[in-house]
Amino acid sequence: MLERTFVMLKPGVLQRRLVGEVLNRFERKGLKIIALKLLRMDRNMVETHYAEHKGKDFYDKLVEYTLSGPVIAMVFEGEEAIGVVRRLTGPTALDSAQSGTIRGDYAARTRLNIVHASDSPGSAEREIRLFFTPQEFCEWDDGNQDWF
Ligand code: 3AN
Repeated sequence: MLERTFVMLKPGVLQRRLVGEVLNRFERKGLKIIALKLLRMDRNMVETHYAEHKGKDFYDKLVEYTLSGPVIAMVFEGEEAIGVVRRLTGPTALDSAQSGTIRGDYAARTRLNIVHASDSPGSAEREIRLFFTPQEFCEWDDGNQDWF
């Protein structure tokens, strides 16, 4: 099924100059970028985005980290995109993130696990709505070539 999913490159990706490399992982898989922007989230937006974690021991540090610099927000479209992106990203806990996944390759701490990706159709819809207006989407096609 054709799906849309939300991905956020956290501040560390910019601070470490890894934007191109991380974006490349998604793009070379064949996912289609249909919305993308660089922004600085405010506290209210971060607290909305991570509302399910409020009260957990890592919550305050997670919020501070997310506020520590700009993030890149994007929406990918593709067949089964939510699962495809989660598998490229790798699991949340770094002790189970295999090499070859983005988190397995670039992150050394669970809290600083560098990318966020929607984990279900419900969270994809909610997160896309938090970050993007309908006008910010760009529909395009691949022309006549069957690349993927
Ligand atoms: P995911 O980002 O894989 O969907 P969530 O939603 O459970 O995982 O966690 C959101 C973010 O909170 C993670 N990306 C990570 O930065 C941080 N986090 C989650 N669990 C932990 C933990 N046990 N210790 C430190 N930070 C955590």
